[in-house]
Amino acid sequence: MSEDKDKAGFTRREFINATAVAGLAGAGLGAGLLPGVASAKSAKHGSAEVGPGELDEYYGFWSGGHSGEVRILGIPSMRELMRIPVFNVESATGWGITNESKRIMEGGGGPYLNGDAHHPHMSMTDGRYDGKYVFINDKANTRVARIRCDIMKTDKMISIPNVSAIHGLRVQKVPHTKYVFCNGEFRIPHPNDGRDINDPKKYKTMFNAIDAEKMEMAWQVIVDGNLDNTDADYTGKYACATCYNSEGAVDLPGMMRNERDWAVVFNIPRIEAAIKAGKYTTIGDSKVPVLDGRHGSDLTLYIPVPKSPHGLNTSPDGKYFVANGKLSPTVTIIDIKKLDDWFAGKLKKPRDTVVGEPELGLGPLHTAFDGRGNAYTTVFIDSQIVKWNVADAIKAYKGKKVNYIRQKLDVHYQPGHNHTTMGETRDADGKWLISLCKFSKDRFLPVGPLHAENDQLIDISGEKMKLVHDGPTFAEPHDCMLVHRSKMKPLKIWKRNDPFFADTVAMAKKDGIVLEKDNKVIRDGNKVRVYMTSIAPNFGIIDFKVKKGDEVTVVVTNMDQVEDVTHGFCLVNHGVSMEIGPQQTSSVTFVADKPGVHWYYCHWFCHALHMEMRGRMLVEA
Ligand code: K7E
Ligand code: CUA
Repeated sequence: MSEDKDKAGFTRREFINATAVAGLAGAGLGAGLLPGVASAKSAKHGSAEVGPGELDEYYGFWSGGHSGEVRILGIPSMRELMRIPVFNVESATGWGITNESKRIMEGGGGPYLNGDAHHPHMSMTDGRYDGKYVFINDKANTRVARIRCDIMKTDKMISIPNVSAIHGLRVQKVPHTKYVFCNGEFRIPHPNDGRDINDPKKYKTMFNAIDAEKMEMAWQVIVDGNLDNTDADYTGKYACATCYNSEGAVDLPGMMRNERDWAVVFNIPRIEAAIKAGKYTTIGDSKVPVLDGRHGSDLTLYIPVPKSPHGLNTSPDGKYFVANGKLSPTVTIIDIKKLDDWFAGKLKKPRDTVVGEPELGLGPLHTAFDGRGNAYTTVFIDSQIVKWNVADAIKAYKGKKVNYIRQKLDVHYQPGHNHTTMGETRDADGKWLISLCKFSKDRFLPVGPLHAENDQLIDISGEKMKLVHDGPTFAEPHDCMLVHRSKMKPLKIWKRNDPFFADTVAMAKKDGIVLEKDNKVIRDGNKVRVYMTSIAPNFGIIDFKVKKGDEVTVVVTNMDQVEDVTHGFCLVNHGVSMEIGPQQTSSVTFVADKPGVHWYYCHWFCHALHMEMRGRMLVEA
């Protein structure tokens, strides 16, 4: 049987041979041996089939829930292409183990060993994905992280002060992503230093804006209730968040009492003007400007909507915010133009901004759009996606007899988020819809009491929604985002001046080391720094000596220039593992506390002699 050729026309065997030759021939020769990837055909429209060697049309960015990571899937094939460790510690790449990743996690107050990532959203310019960053929240440890899309690595993380549990997260769409908006969900005392612990009436939470480029806090706004999800508009003026527990209770029966909670609108220009005018306070040690946006403030508008709303979604034509009812069978359509009227004092009641409230089914959680005037709402309890027409729902609210429901499709089972291709941008193209189902029950081979979830691919290009694929996923993607591949320009090989490892380069410089060629051990008291290169199948240093108790930093620079030739550095019995991609520098620090011979080896398959790519650390007693 002949082996499948890859896109470059190489068989797997020829590929390994090519890298072997590159390695044996020494540095620098590798690059020319593998031709660049020829542009492959993409999937036929309307078909989920993407043949071997063909490329998907969309990048899907999936949150990883309480696994703490982000995953990249190809759409429509639903093939998992990559995992990006974010809030989790990850064995293969050494995320949370290497110095480079630890520095990033320390920015978020960590490293913690867990995270709970819900909402991945890409930076935008003029309401369109710009391919630069993906932002994601951590509900578990009140953090927000940023992924750089050129290297697909987390590059910044911050801990959000004065709040507890970051849930909803979206970016400012227009004119560009100056702010990342994120919701503090749980209510806590301010400051949370032991005061008021028995007085829930004094608990509060806040709506937060992060400076997207600097990844620093910009401002916070105190609200009534608990913030859930959020989205921004297409003028740059407003963000809106769902807000439950208007009762201010700390137990379930208390939170259920009121028939209505709110969608809260934040007036961004007014907030910015208030900060400029110095009309803010700070809390405790934090220097972040805090504004009061509770009832009575002119910075916010509280629109009563039925009971415990959950998802909040902006229609891609920029006209509406849609708040999803969760405990009510309805979604509430808010006319964004009418928000201007409200803030200009032209409307009497906050509800005057509501132009529709279609009844869809039991448990509406999230809504997506196709760019053709239709919306798709997940109804959790009914286990369905409801396709409905926005204009018709608005007519019905005015009293006209129209049926705004276009179709109800069973999904399997209990969907949370759903997402359309490009659907949270002006470029919504209405081709595919993903339903992220919380339960899979009987859809897959049983694998023990813990079940996979089920991410379903639905063709929405025609009149009728058509379920075309079941995709099992591990705990627990809440949300995803589907980006056309034309928006993305990921690097294939690292740049030597990448800021990701700039601190390590600076350390080497102080030691007089040229990372690209030096293989040297530097002793500095009981600190030892081991600088080595790696070129398949060799480490630049195959043995080094340290003394028991030394703090050892190993710095490896991968001088291979062949695409896909990543090396690893794994030191046996020391919990040390790291990835070193082509032209990347990675470093790890540990204490050599065990006298004896300790092998280190390359654990990313790189070469025919990959097994032999190793060396010894000799620890003297
Ligand atoms: Cu609905 Cu965290 Cu977006 Cu889960 S949230 S489903
Ligand atoms: Cu280098 Cu495997």
